[in-house]
Amino acid sequence: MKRNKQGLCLWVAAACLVMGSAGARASLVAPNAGFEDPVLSDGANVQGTPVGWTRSSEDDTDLGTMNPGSSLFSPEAHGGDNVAYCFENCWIQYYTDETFQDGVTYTFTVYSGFTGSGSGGAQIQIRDITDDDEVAATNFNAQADSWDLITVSYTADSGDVGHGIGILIRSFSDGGYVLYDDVTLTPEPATLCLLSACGLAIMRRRR
Ligand SMILES: [Ca+2]
Ligand SMILES: [Ca+2]
Repeated sequence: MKRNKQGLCLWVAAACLVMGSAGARASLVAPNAGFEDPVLSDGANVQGTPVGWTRSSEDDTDLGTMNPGSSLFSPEAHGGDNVAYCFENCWIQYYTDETFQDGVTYTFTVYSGFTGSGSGGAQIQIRDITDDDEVAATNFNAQADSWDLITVSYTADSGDVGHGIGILIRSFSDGGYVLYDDVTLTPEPATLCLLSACGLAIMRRRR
C-alpha cells in the first residue's frame, strides 16, 4: 500500500513537472520583453515608453530604449542588441492581459546593469492593475558593467482573483543609467501542485 502511494506521488509529481515546465515557458510579457523593437544602430537610443509597454513616469525624456555601445556599457545588451534604460529617477510599467489566479505563484525576473556616476539604486515590482498598487517588490543596486538577474515573486490568494497583473521597473539613481533586458513573468502552478499532491500522500503515509 505504501508503495502504491509513493508511486502515485511520483506519478503526480512527474505530471506536475510536465505541466509546470509547459507553464514556465509561457512568460506573460510579450512581445517586446527584450526591447528589440525598434531596431537601433549601435549607440543609438529612442526616448519614451518602450514599444508594447503600457505606462512610464511623466518625465519620459529620462527613459527609453537604447542599443548600448561598449564604451557606455562594456557587456552591451544581455540579449540581442537593445535594452531599456532609466536615467536617474523614472519607471516603466507593463500590463499583461491576464488576471491573478488563486494559489498561483508569479515570478518576475529581469537582467539589470548600471553605467554612470552615483549609485544604481533600483526596484522591480509585481502590481495589481485593478487596485493600481504593488503586491511585491525587490530593491537592489544595479552593478556597473555587469548583468545581474533580479527576481521578485508573489503568490496570489482568493482576494486577488480577477485583478489584472502588471509589472513595474524603476530607478532611484542619482547620476547614471539603470539598464534592463530580457524580462519574464511566469505563473508557476507546479509548486502548489507538488505540495498538495505529494504532501497529502506523505501525511497519509505517516499516520
Ligand atoms: Ca535585448
Ligand atoms: Ca551595442
